[in-house]
Amino acid sequence: QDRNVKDMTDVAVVDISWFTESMRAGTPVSVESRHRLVYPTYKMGNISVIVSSLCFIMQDAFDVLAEHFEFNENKGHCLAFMRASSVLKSLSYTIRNYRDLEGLACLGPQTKAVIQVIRHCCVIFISCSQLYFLFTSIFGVGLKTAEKWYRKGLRSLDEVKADTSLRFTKMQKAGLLYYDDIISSVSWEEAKAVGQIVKDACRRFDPDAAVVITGGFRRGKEFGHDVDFIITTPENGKEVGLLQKVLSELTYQLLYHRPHSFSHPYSIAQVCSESPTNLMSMDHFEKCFAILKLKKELVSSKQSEKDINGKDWKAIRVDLVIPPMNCYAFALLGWSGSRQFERDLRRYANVEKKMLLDNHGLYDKTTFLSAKTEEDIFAHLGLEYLDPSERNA
Ligand code: DCT
Ligand code: MG
Repeated sequence: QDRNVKDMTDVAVVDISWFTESMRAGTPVSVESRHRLVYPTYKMGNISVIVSSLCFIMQDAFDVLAEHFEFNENKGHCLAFMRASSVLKSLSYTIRNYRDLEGLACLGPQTKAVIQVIRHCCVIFISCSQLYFLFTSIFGVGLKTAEKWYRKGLRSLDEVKADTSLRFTKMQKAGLLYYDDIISSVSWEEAKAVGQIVKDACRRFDPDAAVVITGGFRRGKEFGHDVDFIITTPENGKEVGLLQKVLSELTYQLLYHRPHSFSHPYSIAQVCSESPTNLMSMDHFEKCFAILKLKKELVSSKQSEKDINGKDWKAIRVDLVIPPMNCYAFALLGWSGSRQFERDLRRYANVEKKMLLDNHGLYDKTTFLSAKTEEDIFAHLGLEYLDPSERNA
């Protein structure tokens, strides 16, 4: 456990020896690895369960490892595991044994090493985010902070709230205050009601403003963790300052907001200097991460409902993104997700077409390929158009 894990082969060796020991002793164990990579749990009675859900075990392991390498900023390993997980999720048949894996695309040496570990040791991989989930589920708390709190010995929200040595950011204070609401998912009905509030606020300033719900809801999901909006104006440049105006209109509903604006304009030179594997970097549009108060009476199925505290409203996480009209189609495509779909599309543009695609545009060398609609972007890439509901990779 105290060895420095350098690569997957090393991890496999560490865990095989550790597992052999615990299997010999026959003890059910749950041990924390110093390297945050693997938190194996072995229970004698579970082997048949593990074998029957082989595919899920592997998917979970790949997701966990992808996240681990993302956390440790190893993009190559991270992408390798993400792709392997996506391949398994996209299979139209069930993996019943290890032979079914032969010849599958995207299963490289590291992925195969992991499969060997699972095969020989029945390891279940538990990520640090699962371990720290209680803390990372607080709005404004990332893995690094969660890990710090965990290492401090904190194990519950009450302990976190009571720890006077902690200095919370404004975002974390809001996250703790509205924790129960934010952790419960947002329904499509609620998203529509929030959509109406945001639309009304925008249209008071510009009756022609385009206000579109993106993210998971645009892909047809019934529930999400937030409501994502793309807002723009028909005339390029008119969107400047719109966010501030909309926020001032929403004062009554705004429980928390953190606007982001970028002082320097985004340039092609900057795009080209970014690493092509940096596929999910934050865009440079004016945006705001907010929490809005949604009155339950505005949600048709929840009218006259109150929660256990007698509260007749719910706090909802909302992201507002304001691109200029000439970037609208790219921003809409980027913010519609899913994250994996976006990664794959950008990689395809980069590797197959030698182009750069991001939330601002599509660049062929240094030429900007303009697009009014998402269909235009797919056409530039030589791809058949995919409806958002088909982008749930
Ligand atoms: N996105 C992006 N750049 C970021 C963050 C997100 O381009 N820095 C994209 C990818 C997905 C989309 O925006 C929406 O993000 P989420 O709300 O996190 O995902 P979701 O698919 O809407 O999932 P959920 O239903 O959980 O909100
Ligand atoms: Mg979302």
